[in-house]
Amino acid sequence: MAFAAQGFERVPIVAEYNINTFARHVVTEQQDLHPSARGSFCWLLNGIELACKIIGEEVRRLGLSRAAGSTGTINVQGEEQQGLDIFANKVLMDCLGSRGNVGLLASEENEEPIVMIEHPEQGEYIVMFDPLDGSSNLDVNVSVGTIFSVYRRAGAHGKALVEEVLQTGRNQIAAGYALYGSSTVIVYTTGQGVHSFTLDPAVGTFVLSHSDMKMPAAGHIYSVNEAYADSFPPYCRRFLHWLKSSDEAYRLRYIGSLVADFHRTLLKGGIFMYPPTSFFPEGKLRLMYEANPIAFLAEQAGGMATNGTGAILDVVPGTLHQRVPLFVGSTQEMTKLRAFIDRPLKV
Ligand code: FDP
Repeated sequence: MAFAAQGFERVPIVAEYNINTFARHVVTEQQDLHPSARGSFCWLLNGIELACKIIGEEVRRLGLSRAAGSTGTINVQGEEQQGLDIFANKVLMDCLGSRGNVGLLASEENEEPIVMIEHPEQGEYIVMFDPLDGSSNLDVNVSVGTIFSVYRRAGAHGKALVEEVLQTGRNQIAAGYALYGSSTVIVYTTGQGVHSFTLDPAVGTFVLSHSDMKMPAAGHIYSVNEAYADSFPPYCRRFLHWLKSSDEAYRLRYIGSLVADFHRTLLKGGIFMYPPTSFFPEGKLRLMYEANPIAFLAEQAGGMATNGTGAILDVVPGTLHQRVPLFVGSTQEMTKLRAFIDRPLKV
């Protein structure tokens, strides 16, 4: 049944309490964009919201829960798995797999995409996620997050699964993250701006906290793991030197948890970088699970994201777990970086 036929009426917010919830916002946005839509996409995002509530609650109970600590297993990325990585992965698989419209799920924790619904007409969406980004910080109570990215399935009969999933970031129809920090927030975009919702623990609902967020055009913070600076490409080393000697008085902040570092960059501006290093010559961060959704959000908020040669969203993926260098931030700092990349010896 279409939205209009379901009798969704616009009712003004009259209560003193902010009741513009994530669910309401998503429905209203989709109603405006696609009046004949059947609510299927909203149901999908509702599954992500539910998963994030469950994961967030488990993160809050970390020291008490059985999911704490390392499992002693290594994931497809060659990283040590935490109990909560596995828990978060299962929760997302369950909440999304039960929607009835998600055909393919690809997780940073699984080697291959998982088929939920074979037929592209019923399983019309592909969802990719990093269930618990920054999880190596869990033992020390640092903020972590869940990153997600949604694509439409192109009805690719006969194509190998991986080929169906390997779309450029420009094809994303939604992306976002939950940040389990001093409060729990969901930040998302469907290409209609970036909106942020804070979990009200008293009622268990995400309520709108920032609408149509804009990244400041310039900031005073740079964020990078400078311990690796000796193995960064020369343009990065020179850019770092410029940041430190600039009259703009830049400060360094690096949490080591991408969602938290990006959230700060979104709100305060500046630049976040994970350049190629000798240990990770292609960069460390994953294109499909981390860089693409972050780049979609950044561009929607007026910022920029590049791998050093072009926009992240234009990178044609070769493999599911591909890594990329990531530079993301305000136009001023990104434009300056561009100058170092283009004219590495002059600037
Ligand atoms: P983690 O390994 O803890 O999951 O891609 C994963 C990530 O964290 C990002 O969240 C973070 O930005 C980055 O790795 C940190 O890497 P370094 O420790 O090499 O700085």
